[in-house]
Order: sequence, then C-alpha cells, then structure tokens
Amino acid sequence: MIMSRTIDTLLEESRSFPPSPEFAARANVNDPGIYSEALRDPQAFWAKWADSLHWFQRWHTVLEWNLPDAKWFVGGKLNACYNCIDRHVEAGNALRTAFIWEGEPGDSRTITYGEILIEVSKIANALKELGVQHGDRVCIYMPMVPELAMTMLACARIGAAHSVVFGGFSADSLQERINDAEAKVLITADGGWRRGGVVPLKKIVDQALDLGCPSIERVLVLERAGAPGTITNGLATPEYDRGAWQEGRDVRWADIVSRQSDVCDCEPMDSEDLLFILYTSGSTGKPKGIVHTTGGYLTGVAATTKWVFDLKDDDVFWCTADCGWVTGHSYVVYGPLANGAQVVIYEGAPDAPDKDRFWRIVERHGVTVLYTAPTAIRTFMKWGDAYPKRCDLSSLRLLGSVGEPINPEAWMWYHEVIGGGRCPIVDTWWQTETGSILITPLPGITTTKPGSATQPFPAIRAAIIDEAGNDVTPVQGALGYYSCASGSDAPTTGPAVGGYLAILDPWPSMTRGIWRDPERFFDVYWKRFPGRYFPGDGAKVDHEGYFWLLGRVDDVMLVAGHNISTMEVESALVDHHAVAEAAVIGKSHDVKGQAIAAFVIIRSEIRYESDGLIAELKAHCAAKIGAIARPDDVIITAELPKTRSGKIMRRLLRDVAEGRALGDTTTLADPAVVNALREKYESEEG
Ligand code: 6R9
Repeated sequence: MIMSRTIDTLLEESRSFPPSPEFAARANVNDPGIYSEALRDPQAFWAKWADSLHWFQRWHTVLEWNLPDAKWFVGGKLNACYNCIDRHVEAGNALRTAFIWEGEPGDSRTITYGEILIEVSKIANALKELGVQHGDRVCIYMPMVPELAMTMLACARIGAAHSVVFGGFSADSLQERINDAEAKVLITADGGWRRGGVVPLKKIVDQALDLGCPSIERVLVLERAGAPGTITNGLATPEYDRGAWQEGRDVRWADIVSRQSDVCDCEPMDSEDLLFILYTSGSTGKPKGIVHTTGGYLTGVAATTKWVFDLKDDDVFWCTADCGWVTGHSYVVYGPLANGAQVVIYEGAPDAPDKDRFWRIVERHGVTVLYTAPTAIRTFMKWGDAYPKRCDLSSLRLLGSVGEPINPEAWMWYHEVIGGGRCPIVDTWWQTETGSILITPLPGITTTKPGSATQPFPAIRAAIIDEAGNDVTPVQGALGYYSCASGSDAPTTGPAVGGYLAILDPWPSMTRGIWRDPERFFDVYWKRFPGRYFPGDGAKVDHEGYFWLLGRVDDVMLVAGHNISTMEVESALVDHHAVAEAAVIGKSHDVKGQAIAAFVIIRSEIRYESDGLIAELKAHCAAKIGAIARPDDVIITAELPKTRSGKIMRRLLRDVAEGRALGDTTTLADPAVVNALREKYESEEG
C-alpha cells in the first residue's frame, strides 16, 4: 500500500494525553460505560438522541435496513429549521446569541435566536414567492455571511432541499452541480470578500447560466460587497465585475426579502424527506450528489455536537469551515443550532489583514471551542508562533481537527501553542457521506494520541478489512469496540494491522444515496466488502484498538482538506487545446496534505515555450474547477508510464513526484519511460 511509510512513522508515536480530571468532571459525558451500553442496543441509543429533538409526530420504527437503503425514525415528522430555531425561541431563549459574525473587512453582527427566526421566516416567504415548493432544490452560491446559513434554514423550513456550492468553485463546476440537482432557484451575492479582494460571485453565476442551466427560473442576489468604492468598516470595495443584471430573472434580496411577513409555518417533513444534496468529488470526475434526509441527519449531528465538542450553554463555538463543505453544514449550522449554541462565523481569509486574524477572533469573542483543519494548522505553524502568542487565547477549552489525517507534529503544535497545553484535542474522522462524526475521541473520556482519531463514536462499529474482505481488526478496542471495556483489560502488545476501513452497521446520519444514481451508490460504497460500508479510506488499528486514518485509497486527492479527483483535473487539462494526455496525482505536501502534480503530453503540432504554457495550464485548471485545483507542478513529458492494457500507473508517478525509489515496474509497457520522467521532474523541480 502506498501509505505504508506514513503508517510506520505514525505508529512510532507514543505520547498520550488523558483528559484532565477537571475537564472530565465537568464533561457532558464522562462515563466509559456508555460505549458498552450503546453497543448493547444501538437503536435504543439513537432513539434516545432522536427523542431529544422536537417531532410533530413521533416515529413508529427506529430503523428499516435493506442494504444499502436505510430508513431511520420511520413514520416520524419533524422540521430541521424548527429544531434549530423555533423551539429555542419557544423555550424563552429569543434573546440568546445564535451567530457572532465577522466580515473580512472587520464589520460584524451578533444575531439572536429571535432575530434569526424573523429573518429566516422572511427568506422562506421570499423563496415561496419565487415559486419554491416542498421537494424543490435550491442552489446556494454565497460567501460566508449569516444569510448563507439562514438561507439553508429557510429552505429546510419550507421543505425545499438546498445544494450549497462552495463559493470558490468555477462557473463550469457550478453549472454541472445546478444541472445535476435541477435546481429551480439560485441564491448568490454580488461578491464576497477574500484576502482584500472580492470574489465576483454574481459574475460567475452569469457565466454558469450562460453555459446553460435550464432548470433555473430565478436568481436571488444579496448585496454583500456592494459597488466598487463602497466603504465597509473603513475599507473601500475594490474594482470587481458585478455581472450583468437580467430583469425578470434576477431579483435583489433587499427588494423581496425585507417586505415579507416574518411569520412562516414550518413544513412538517417526513423523517426520510430530503434535507439537502451536497456534491463531493468522485473518482470518475463526475461529482456525486450526496443525499441527506431529515430525521437521521439531525439526530446524528445533534448527538455528535453535544458529546464530541462537549457543548454547553456558555460555550462560544467556532467551526472555521465554509458552508460549502459538509463540515459547515453539520458543525456550523445544523449540529450547533440544534443544540442552541452560540456560533462564530467568519467570512474571509486567515491572513487578512494579518496572519493573526483567527487568534484575534478567538480573543475578541471569547471562543471556547475551536474546530479547524490540519491544513490550516500547518499553515499557522509555518507562519510562526508569534501570531497566536500575541493574542489572548485563554478562553479556549477544547480544540478539534477534521478533513485529513493530522500529523503528530501539527497535533503537538496545536496542543501547545493554541491550546496552551490544557485543551483536549478531538481529531474527528468522517465524510460528506457519513453526515456526522464517526471516529473521534470523547474529550471527557478518551486518552488521545497525537495523529490518531482514536475510537468509533458510541454505537458505531468500525473495522479493518484486508484485500480479501476479511475483518482483520487486531484488537477489539480499548473503549469503543466490541469488548466495551474501560481500557484496563485491553491488550497492550501485539502488532498493529492496516487495511481498508469499513463501518459495520448503519447509523442515522448516513447518506441515503447519490442523487438519482442508486447504482453508483451501491458500487462505490457497498460492493467492495459485502454487508459493510466502505468509505474509501485506509486505516490502521494499533494494539490498544486506536484507529489511525491514512487517507484515500483510490485516486481522490485530499488537497488542503478538500476532495478533488485526479480525473477531474485530468479532464480539465485535456480540455486545453495544447494537451494530448494528462495524468494527475496527489503528492505529499507539508502544508496542504497533498498537492497536485500533473504530467502532460503536449500535442505534437503545438509550438510552445514551456514556462508560459505551464503557467497557462495551471490557470486553466483553476478556471475550470476552482483555485483549489491549481496544480503545484506541471511536468511536460513525451510519454506516460502505462500498463500494457493502457492504464496509467499513477503509483509510479507518485514515486517520481515524491522522489522515492521506483517500485515494481514489471507491468510497464516501456520501463524506460519512468526514468526519463524522473530525470525531467528532478531537473525542473530543482
Ligand atoms: C468531513 C470531511 C472526507 C475524507 C475522508 C478522509 C478525510 C476527514 C479526517 C480524514 C483522517 C480525519 N478525513 N477527516 N482523514 N483523519 N480526522 O472532511 O468530509 O470532505 O467528504 O472528506 O476526508 O479521507 O474520507 P469530506
């Protein structure tokens, strides 16, 4: 396996951090016995969590399971928006803070649950006026402003499914996602602030619609950046293209939302009604529309938020993810609000105006729980300790990590420099498809080890599977696995075993499928290891039953915490007129986890100057897919290493890009190709 090197270094990690007695004493959950209790009757465990939500009508059956189709809380009726807002207001918490928002220019807003209820109701009524009904899909392409979260909730309120597309995606990517979901209405903003500039969202929307989006009837546009020259907190909006207004199609937010009634009833949704679609990269290049439904999803995110982040009434919770990713859905919006939390939202870049922006936000708002990604942590490490050290971070009490494996060095830095050595770290493994966190410490119970996501959440069983499909999990867990012991009787010797990660039972927030593609859903997740869910990750379990996640085993790259398929970038490259063939790989990168390296063959008829063409190809990928897909390296080559059947051997390209000794080349059609490539790569990189 390609990840063997990572495994070996990871497993040399021997430091461990038990929860402090003070933290454990106050924690929402501190009894290790909950693991065994949950595994004795997982359905009862989840039913109890579902009971903590508000249902218009209670379910009659906890689970109907016909692999791969799960139905949770069958017969129940509820509304996600009601659970996130109305019930807190009805309980007398209208004045409680819901969102503490900071725009990049330093403008800020604090919004209470009572105010959110009014604003979301107005947005929901505006959506109705625009023709949106129960069952319709609404595409959201917005910056990280409170209106983004409130628009998601407004959709949920009236029973329309949202499909949020990350504001960094290009017009092509947006168009593809709109069309796959057949969204009726598109909601955007004129632009969003990013590193002192403005991302011209409306302009990109215009381009996407020009490419053809037949299902879109109306475009609702929030004014965020304003016209160039507009002053926000002393900063003038720079020049940017605001797009072309199309009367009849485009509607100004200010014209329609503010005049709506602030009363809008919540649509009672079936537990299994669609809540949202969220697109994630697949290995074939076509993004997968991951489907989540209402009752199970909300149960999963509410439970994990409360236990993993130990959320209390006085916490100020900041998950730094954008709502364009699943982490933003589950831990900026639905999980925290279902728990009535106070949530920090930040619009812009971590280095605007300076590299201490995150720490200024923590200091200013007294953030107690911070949830961010290893790629960000490594960037902060690179910037140096001076930035966090000049801010008061003493409000922090718990830190979280998500998106990719966190290397022990970054974990230790996070622990010491950000957490001041006193905050537990929860390294949480999960996916767009899992909806909520599945493998994670519980901060009042679990002894953590830097680099390990530790144990499955209560009621979840995870395993290591070998190539042949056998469960080879070496230890039945210190806490969470079959043995359900408190740790004392867990074996402490014996080899760690690596292989494919699998989840053994259904769980409430699991995806209900790929939008309109049941066959692909089965093939991708359920075919490889019959009876078990295969997330596509490699993992290792050590002698104490701790899980060490190792990244993707297929050809999806994980760049700065975001999934990008090699195929997606390859198709963008061959879309360029000069490129005949392309092979893309993810190579290890200190900061981003993986960086994109592209090997391209140029059409023989093209005359070119290398540096110029390489720059052009990088820009082309960014334009086609989004800036996140810009390759770090583009190597122009005459040949690509291929098997005799014509398959590109990406493993060898990875070896070349990472400067490793070449593995097995015997299946190569022409072994000389790789050496030539390596010489070229080394000369161009150096
Ligand atoms: C939540 C999210 C999912 C993939 C997943 C895995 C990687 C996420 C991780 C992690 C190691 C962690 N991943 N968290 N790997 N340790 N704590 O990131 O969803 O964008 O769908 O990505 O991210 O490879 O399969 P998504």
